[in-house]
Amino acid sequence: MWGRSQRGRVDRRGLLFWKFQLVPFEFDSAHARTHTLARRRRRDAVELISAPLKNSGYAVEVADLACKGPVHGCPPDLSGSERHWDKSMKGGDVHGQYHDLLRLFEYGGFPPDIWPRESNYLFLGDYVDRGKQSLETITLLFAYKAKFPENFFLLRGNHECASITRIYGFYDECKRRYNIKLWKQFCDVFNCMPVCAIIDEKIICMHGGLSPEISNTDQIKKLVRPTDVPDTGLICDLLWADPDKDIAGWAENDRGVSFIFGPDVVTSFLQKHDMDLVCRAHQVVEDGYEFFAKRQLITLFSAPNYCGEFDNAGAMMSIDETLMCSFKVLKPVKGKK
Ligand SMILES: [Mn+2]
Repeated sequence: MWGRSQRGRVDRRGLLFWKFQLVPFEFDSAHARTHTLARRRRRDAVELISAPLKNSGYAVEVADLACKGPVHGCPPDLSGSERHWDKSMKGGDVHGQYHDLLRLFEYGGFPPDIWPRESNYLFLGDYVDRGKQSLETITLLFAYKAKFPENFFLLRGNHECASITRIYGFYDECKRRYNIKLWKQFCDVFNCMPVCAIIDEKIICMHGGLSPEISNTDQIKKLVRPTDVPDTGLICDLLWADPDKDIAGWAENDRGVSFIFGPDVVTSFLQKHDMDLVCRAHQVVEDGYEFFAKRQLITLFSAPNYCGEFDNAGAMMSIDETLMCSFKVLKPVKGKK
């Protein structure tokens, strides 16, 4: 049933194992039951957000509940409780591709059917802009956050901010379908979202990348929210930075914001903090996931056929209690435009 399976030890201290699984594009008959359940959950998901979307006030209530809560020390912050992070499934950029998000849940399991049951979801940001249905996407994710606060986590991406959504589609979508007030309310929630997560003290996750300003992880825990995304500094880098295999150290980023960093930066960061892996999103990668710096960093991107302009696959990574990592890959539809 799996297209391909591959296993191997890769970590420098042998702590992480990788297993590759390519998930078939269509369910076979052996999956009939799963399929039925998935269809029911898909319907549940659509219902879950249909009411909020009919009433924009309610959408924001859900969003508020999901992300505000206690701004400091809530679970989506840095690790805190290892129990919460025992097992998790992680997704990269979604960018308003609502139907692809539903497909991702079909493969990975709709909350709370994700297997094993105590598993968590962690998303790495960029839920809105570019795609056609940012509102459905962000509302469903916030609704799941509200429904399963201990098992569903959403990090902030560089698109979860007022100035970027103003330009790249989410503002227009809110204005066209509801009103500008709704967009403003979403932006207030974005300003409360966490920017970083640590799994079992070994895997650090963020949307963009590392920052030359990180000297210890306490610094990240102490970041004050709500906050806009500043033009420079720690939060900005966590949301905007990119790895680059051709450089050493830090250099200017072509995006005009933040930095690019070389493999050496990743190695010394992991050594210094006694961690194994940096997990981030932020860039389209052909297979949905891509390693960097001898598998010390991984880029995950979950929107297949990104913007209808790329033939990329979308991927999710799952981590079991032994920190074994495996991938679920949503294959692109070739030639889809
Ligand atoms: Mn991004």
